[in-house]
Amino acid sequence: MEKKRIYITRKLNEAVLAPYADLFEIRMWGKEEEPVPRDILLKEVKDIDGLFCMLSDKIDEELLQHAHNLKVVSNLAVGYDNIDLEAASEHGVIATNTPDVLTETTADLGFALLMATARRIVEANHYIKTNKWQNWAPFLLAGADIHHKTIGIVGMGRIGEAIARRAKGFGMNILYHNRSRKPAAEEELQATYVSFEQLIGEADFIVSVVPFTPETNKIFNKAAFEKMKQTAIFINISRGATVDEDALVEAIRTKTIKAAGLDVFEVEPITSDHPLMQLDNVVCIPHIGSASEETRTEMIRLCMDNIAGVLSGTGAKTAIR
Ligand code: 8YV
Repeated sequence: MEKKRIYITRKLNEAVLAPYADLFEIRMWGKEEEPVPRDILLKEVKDIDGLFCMLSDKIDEELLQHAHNLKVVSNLAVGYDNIDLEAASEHGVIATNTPDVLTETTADLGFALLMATARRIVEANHYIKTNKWQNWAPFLLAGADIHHKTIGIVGMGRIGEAIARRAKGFGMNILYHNRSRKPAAEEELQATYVSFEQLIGEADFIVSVVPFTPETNKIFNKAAFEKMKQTAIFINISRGATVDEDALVEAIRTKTIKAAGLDVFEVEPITSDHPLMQLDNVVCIPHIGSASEETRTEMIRLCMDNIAGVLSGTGAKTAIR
């Protein structure tokens, strides 16, 4: 029987793909760090049965019209704002994502970013490596305490809860805002459900873990930053478009809030001439929330298993919806 065809939109480690090589004809874009150009992708999808894609690939009506045999789109991410789900369903294409396997790793990174920002780790690293450490002073690189402060988690999904567990270990007071109440988090973690306004007004650390939707588009805007404490630290590990970046730059410059830690940006990759990059109290990292060796390997396996499940008729492990 002819093998089903799969296209992968980035160069991936062959060893992880080896178990699937007998089952499928696997074609792959040749570059690890560059997305496949749109015109090439539109040609590649013509005769494939499964597409293994990334956040940087737009899966929209145009692409689906080019893909006559496509049965499954498998996204290497838990978020899926790059996929037009309605169009996929109209074309009979199942969309899948990678929840659960990345929860703890992404929460680790969120907490690392919070700690690095609060305790000025990046500035301190730069300070010592540029030979500025000549003397000791009582308030040299003094940051903000984390323990026993109030954390406000916007988006209490799996990753939000994993952050709350870490916060509990630090003796923090936990506030959260979400579309629905989370009784388990309230009981086990003593997390308190509050309105978005109350959360941003009371939290010392505001952490955005909310998916990007029309409702969350730029929820962190000028008005939101103005409601925050002057000592507030804003952390974003969700999507850049939940933030009005001009308003964030302004809030930092005018000391409306104290600092920010960002893993995600409105336009990625962000460039070094962006005003956010000029601010010492903004820690920026390049969308690496789930980027541990172990987790990325698990995510790739899950993407392949989802494709295999759909194409063999047993079903996807983690279909979206
Ligand atoms: C992606 C992410 O996996 O899962 C998500 O939604 O944002 C990341 O963990 C990563 O950007 C690769 O697409």
